[in-house]
Amino acid sequence: MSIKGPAPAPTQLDGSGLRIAIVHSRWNKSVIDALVQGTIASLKKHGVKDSNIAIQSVPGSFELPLACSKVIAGSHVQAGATATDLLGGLNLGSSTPSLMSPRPGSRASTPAPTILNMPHQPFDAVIAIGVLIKGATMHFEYISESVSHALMRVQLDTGVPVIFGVLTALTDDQALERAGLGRGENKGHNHGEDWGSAAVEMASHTRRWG
Ligand code: DLZ
Repeated sequence: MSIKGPAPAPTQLDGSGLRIAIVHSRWNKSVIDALVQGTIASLKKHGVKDSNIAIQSVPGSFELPLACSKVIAGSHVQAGATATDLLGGLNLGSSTPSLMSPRPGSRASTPAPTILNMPHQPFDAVIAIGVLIKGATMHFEYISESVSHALMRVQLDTGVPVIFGVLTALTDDQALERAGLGRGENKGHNHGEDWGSAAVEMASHTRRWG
């Protein structure tokens, strides 16, 4: 048995009055889709209303910090669909994950669902979801480091919790297992479930802390 993973929150989480935004990249999309789905399921399990979940996609993980910052500031706003409507635009039904080429027209190419359903309403937390997989060059190191620092900066500068949902995997299999899509007997654990509960917990704390 592994000792890893988060312990449950000390108190019952109640997300019924919270507004949460999910900002996700589209690189390595089969993994992203599973993570977004796991996150939404977790938010709903903790009582967040479907109409209070907004989703914004961006091309890659490098774009996440600015998008989170703008989503928090509210400058992105346009009328849109609910999380449930948007799930139709995500490829969530495939049981055979394939991590294809990142070139336009392949893994980064699926059209982005547009949001957003809560014009001018503040968010209690933002969940940034990306999947970085190490390749042959130094891209992975530069993007991982800058994105993690920048996401931390966004939450400290704004006071709005930004949940770090960026996988930094050394292999395709590592990424798949952390989205519950493992190719072996062990499918792994969908980390989106933890990100949803972390968002509800931190949003609740932040409301209390003021
Ligand atoms: C360029 C690039 C590479 C090589 N790898 C990834 C990746 O594994 N995961 C990811 O989310 N994004 C990747 N990107 C795209 C960058 O994040 C970014 O979208 C582009 O460099 C444009 O700014």
